Amino acid sequence: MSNLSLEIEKGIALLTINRPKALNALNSETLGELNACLAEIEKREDVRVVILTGSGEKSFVAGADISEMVNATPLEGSAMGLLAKEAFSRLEEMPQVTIAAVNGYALGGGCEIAMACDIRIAAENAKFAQPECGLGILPGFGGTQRLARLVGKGRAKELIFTCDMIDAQEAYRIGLANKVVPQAELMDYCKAMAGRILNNAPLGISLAKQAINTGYDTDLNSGLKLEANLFGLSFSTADKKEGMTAFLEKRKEKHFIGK
Ligand code: DAK
Repeated sequence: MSNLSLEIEKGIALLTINRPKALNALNSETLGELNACLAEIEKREDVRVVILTGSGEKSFVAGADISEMVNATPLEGSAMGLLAKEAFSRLEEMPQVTIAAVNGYALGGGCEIAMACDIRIAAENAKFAQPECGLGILPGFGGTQRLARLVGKGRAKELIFTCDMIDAQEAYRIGLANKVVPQAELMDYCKAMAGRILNNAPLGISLAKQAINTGYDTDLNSGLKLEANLFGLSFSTADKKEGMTAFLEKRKEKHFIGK
């Protein structure tokens, strides 16, 4: 992997997009590496939380690589789009919890990859935008769909049509960022949140993620039925027994095994 770095420690995978000279812009090679890396991580039971960030202190991801796109043919563009769709859908659907640690510019594809994560924590210097319409295209890595779902149709349209860049506080205000923290504290904050997630039952979390994601894209009644079924499934796990027994025994320590 020449454009990514991966460190795994105590159940947390820290995945860094590492193209600082291009402000971590996503070219096809990086998208391919990302997809392959996520495919490996999603199989690992020892990884429970993935923190995705960009290298350096200026940029999370400044979008798709414009120097690669400028001369791309429609077929090359569509190949790039499919690769990104695969990688971003993996992020969205993988059993692990994904946290975007947004440490600067999250523009275009950068905003879109952050939105494919479960949770977005923004450093105070983070900036978000969907500038595609200014480049003669439209958001194509899920922006028209995920942004509208996260912040509502009206705000998504405003951001996409104006290409306005918003700061971390505004992103927080409209629900695009879950939290804003000083840049120096960003990674510690994300790791502490990962730690709180690690205290809970892995299958409970991944089933809840599945219920939220699938239910969000369907009607309430179907979502509630899905939830009831997944809820029932959680009763088959050793972790359900452990979690409830620990409560009844007034025991703080729980030994979840992910089964
Ligand atoms: N691509 C390539 N290089 C980039 C880049 C990008 N997105 N963003 C920055 N860089 C490079 C700059 O060219 C510059 O390179 P050198 O000149 O040093 O070689 C270096 O990073 C530093 O950037 P600046 O000199 O511009 O730094 P500033 O601090 O002055 O400005 C900035 C920072 C982030 C405001 C500015 O760099 C900027 O506006 N960058 C472009 C942001 C942008 O428009 N991103 C959105 C790209 S559109 C698709 C689906 C979706 C997409 C594509 C295809 N298909 C389905 C096929 C997605 C599209 C997008 O994401």
